[in-house]
Amino acid sequence: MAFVDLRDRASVSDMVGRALADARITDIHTHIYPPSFGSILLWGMDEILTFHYLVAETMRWLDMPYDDFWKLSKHEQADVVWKTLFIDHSPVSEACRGVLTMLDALGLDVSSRDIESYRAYFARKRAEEHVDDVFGLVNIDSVVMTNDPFDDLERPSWLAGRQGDPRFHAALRLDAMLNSWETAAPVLRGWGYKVDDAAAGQSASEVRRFLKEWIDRMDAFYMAVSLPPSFLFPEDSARGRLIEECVLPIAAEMNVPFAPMIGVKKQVNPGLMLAGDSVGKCSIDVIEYLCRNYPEIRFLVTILSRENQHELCVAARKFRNLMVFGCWWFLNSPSIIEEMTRMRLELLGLSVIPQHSDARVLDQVIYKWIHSRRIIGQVLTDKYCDIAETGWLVSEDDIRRDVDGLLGGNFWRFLGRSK
Ligand code: HDL
Ligand code: ZN
Repeated sequence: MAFVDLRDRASVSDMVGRALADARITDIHTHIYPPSFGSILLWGMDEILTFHYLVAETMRWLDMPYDDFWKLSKHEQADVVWKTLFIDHSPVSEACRGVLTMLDALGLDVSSRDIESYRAYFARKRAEEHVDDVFGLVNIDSVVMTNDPFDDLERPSWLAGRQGDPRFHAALRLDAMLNSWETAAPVLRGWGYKVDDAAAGQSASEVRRFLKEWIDRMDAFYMAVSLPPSFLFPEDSARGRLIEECVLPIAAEMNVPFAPMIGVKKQVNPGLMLAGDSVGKCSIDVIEYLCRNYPEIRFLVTILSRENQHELCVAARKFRNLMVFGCWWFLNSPSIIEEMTRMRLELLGLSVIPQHSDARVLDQVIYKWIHSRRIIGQVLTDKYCDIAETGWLVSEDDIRRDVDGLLGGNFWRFLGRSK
């Protein structure tokens, strides 16, 4: 077994970098879909530039009424974003830098600033081929989607029995049901589930039937829901009853983790549409309550507020059925990814899932993983060098084992599944 001279930081860094580059990534939370799902798979230059992060940043420079922007075609919106964020100002934000990283990794000449040549590149490609190219560029083994039975564009693909690509795994997303029961209840009744507006009576058993049917139909890896900063549990509300009487029992019965994603302050600025959501600090008490009172259920948890991260790590030290994952959304920026990754490795060792891409546009997995792998590599290198000072030896096999766990193995083990 070849041990690494940990006193030579450069060689450690090289070895960690190679291990990260070689590791097959399981991207555990995305919003991308196989081409067989049709138009809900977003890819290409105009989708890249109209990503809601970039729209929010663009509108800061413009006096244009939001509605005037939304009336433009996607092509015209992309032109506005490109001119505003890339030509009229240097593209230094993480979302802008991500566009440049994607284009560069795809072999395009970023220095040309020739958006039409970028569009022409994508126009020449088929979706199936582009998925292979993008996944190959950053060594993606598989991704977990965000799958919503209440999405009228997505549901037909599932009812038609179309999954299509074994690299795309499902996560049953429950926002529509848990956060808008008043809207979801009549839809469920229309599908033949005998539920009532108060989520009372036989609603619970019917919702459990709904969950089981969709977990089976999708072979869902976990159930997820995004929740407001004010989320409390237990709670005397439709959401509280549905989680307690339906989601948690089914998670236990079907051995499927539950993924509360907490801290989303929805639509603080509705004019920005999808870009209008914000963030708020939540109470970690609710996570501790869930983990303590449901020890047989595994909880995959990501929390949106930077201020919650330390207490989430401490909570994970208390509960082995709590797996912390990702630097979600507003946390997905280099300075915060580094801070969170250092904190997690110092408090939890390697028993974490450091990142997911959250990609809404296929091409984004490129930049989200290139940028994050670099930061994870820097932190890991420091940690190996720190222990080297005691005389501890680390082999290349050790490093590859550790890295494979962080980029996928820990997730599969937590699921109790094999790839
Ligand atoms: O709720 C979520 O899964 C979030 O990731 C939202 O989709 C959000 O709009 C987003 O794209 N964040 O990156
Ligand atoms: Zn997401």
